[in-house]
Parts: sequence; C-alpha cells; structure tokens
Amino acid sequence: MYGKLNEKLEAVRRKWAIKGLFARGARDDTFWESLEEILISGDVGSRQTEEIILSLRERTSSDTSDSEALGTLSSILCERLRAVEGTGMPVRFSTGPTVVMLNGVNGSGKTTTAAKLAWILGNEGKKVLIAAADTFRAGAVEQLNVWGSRAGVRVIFHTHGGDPGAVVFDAIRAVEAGNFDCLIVDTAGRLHNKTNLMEELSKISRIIDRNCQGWTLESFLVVDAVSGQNGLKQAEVFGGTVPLTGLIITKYDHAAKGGIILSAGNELGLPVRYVGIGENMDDLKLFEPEEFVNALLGI
Ligand SMILES: Nc1nc2c(ncn2[C@@H]2O[C@H](COP(=O)(O)OP(=O)(O)O)[C@@H](O)[C@H]2O)c(=O)[nH]1
Ligand SMILES: [Mg+2]
Repeated sequence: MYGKLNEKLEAVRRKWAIKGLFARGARDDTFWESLEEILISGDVGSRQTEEIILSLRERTSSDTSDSEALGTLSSILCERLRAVEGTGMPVRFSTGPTVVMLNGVNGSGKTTTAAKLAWILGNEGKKVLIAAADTFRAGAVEQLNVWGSRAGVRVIFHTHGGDPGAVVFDAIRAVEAGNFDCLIVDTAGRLHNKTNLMEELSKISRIIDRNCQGWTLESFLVVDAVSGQNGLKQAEVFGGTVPLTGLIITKYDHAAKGGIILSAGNELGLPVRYVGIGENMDDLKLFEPEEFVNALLGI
C-alpha cells in the first residue's frame, strides 16, 4: 500500500524535491528562500508557508543534521494537519445508520468517490446504499449503476431530470426497510434549469435532517487537487449552504502542485478525511498524515 502511494505521489515529490534541498547542506538564506519558493509554488499558500518556515527555523539550529531537519519538517507538517480535529478519521458509525452526503462542483469527483467509498465501507462489512441524487447529468445514473454493480452496492435512482430530494427521500426509506448501515448521497454539481444548485443542496440537507433522526450525519466537500487554492474558494460557498464535516481531495495522482493537501484543512478548519489517487475502485485512501507527508518529502 505504501509503495503504491509513493508511486502515485512521485510527480509531486519530484517537483518539490525537498529531500534534495535538505541534502544540499547549509541551511543558509538561499536554503530558506528555496524552501519558501517550493512551498508557495507547490500550492501550500503563502500564509501557511510562512508559519511552516518560522516553525522550522525555531526548531532547528546549525547543529541539526540535514536528515534531522527534514524529519522536523515532517513533524511540523503532521502536527499542523493533526491540529484540525477529525483529520484522517474514517466515516463515523454509531448505533443508527450513517448518511454521507457528497458535495462539490461539477467534475470534482463526487460520483466516482461515492462508488469508491461504497467499496471501502462494503469491504469493512457495511451494508451500503447509494442515492443517485444527481438527476441532471446525462449518464450520471448509468455511471453509478456500473460502479455500484462492480462494488456490489445497490443504487436508488429516479428518471433523468427527476427531483433529487425525492431520490434521497426514497433512499432513506430503503435504508430503513433494508437495514442498511450507510447511505451515500451523490449530488449534482452545477447550476441547471432554473433550479439553483445551492437551493437544491440545502433542500437535500433538510430532507436528511428531518428524516434521519438518530442517524450519524457526514457531509463531505469533494475538491479536486488540480484546482488547488481555487478549490478552497468553492468550499466557502458550499460550507455556507450545507454543514460540512470534512474534505475529500480527489485526483491527487494528477496534482502538479499538491500543497493543497497540507493547507486545505487548516485554511478551512475542516479535516481531510479521504484522498483520491486514481480512477480505480480501490484508489480512495483514508488520509493518514504521516504516510502522505513522508511520501511527499521522500522520507
Ligand atoms: N486520476 C483521477 N481521476 C479521478 C479521481 N477521482 C475522479 N476522477 C475522474 O474525474 C472525472 C470526474 O469524476 P466524477 O466522479 O464524474 O465527478 P463529479 O462530476 O463530481 O461527479 C472522471 O473522469 C473520474 O474518473 C482521482 O482520484 N484520480
Ligand atoms: Mg457526478
């Protein structure tokens, strides 16, 4: 598993080449400038880059060896991630069923993530149902049905153009009738036909609130790593509409920069829960800070 993650993160690791920078020797002005440049151009964000560098300066001295200093950087990054409560926490389960709502802009990876998550939870022995609440996008239901059958997961859907709220309502009933452990709700990601996307999402959210009493509620924002810092702006819009409990960062295997994974949680005050690292069913990973940070740094 660790080998696979290392392989998927290779593009970002090479681009950053942090290990090489540390191995160059003296941590002089050029070193600090280069590190700053790597982090900023790597999409960590300027404010967080500044904090990270300040922290590393404080916690190292000229006596610190290169490898120790690199280890300290790793610790700093992990501590910052862990400071956001819930980072790396799997979907929560309690006595009742759990509902997981997936939100995000078009193309961010919601539908694929719904199937991948169903696959993970199914492998853990959970009985999972998917609600195809993106009734607008042509092919979305077919896409889910194909993935759903691969994962051995049932999908509740209505006809194209139907009311997403009604799909969710039916799915909630089906969870209760069929003793399912988890309902994953795939939603639409763009404005369409006079219906405002945000109104639609808040309607779904209200249906869940009203009909899922005693359930555990999770609502994830699905952000793709390629959109980088811009992706964070989406979060503010979505966060203002539906209560979010975490982030899923997708397409990390395609990210040219990758720093979003280090800064998104702290910027938004939302924990990164899972990361998408490819297009296959088993390409969603629980976000484990140490594993990701060390793969990024090349430790
Ligand atoms: N490489 C890669 N592609 C992904 C990942 N997640 C999603 N995709 C691709 O991104 C595209 C959009 O995904 P989709 O789930 O339809 O996005 P949605 O519009 O938010 O539902 C599809 O071609 C997916 O295969 C990922 O983690 N890595
Ligand atoms: Mg979709």
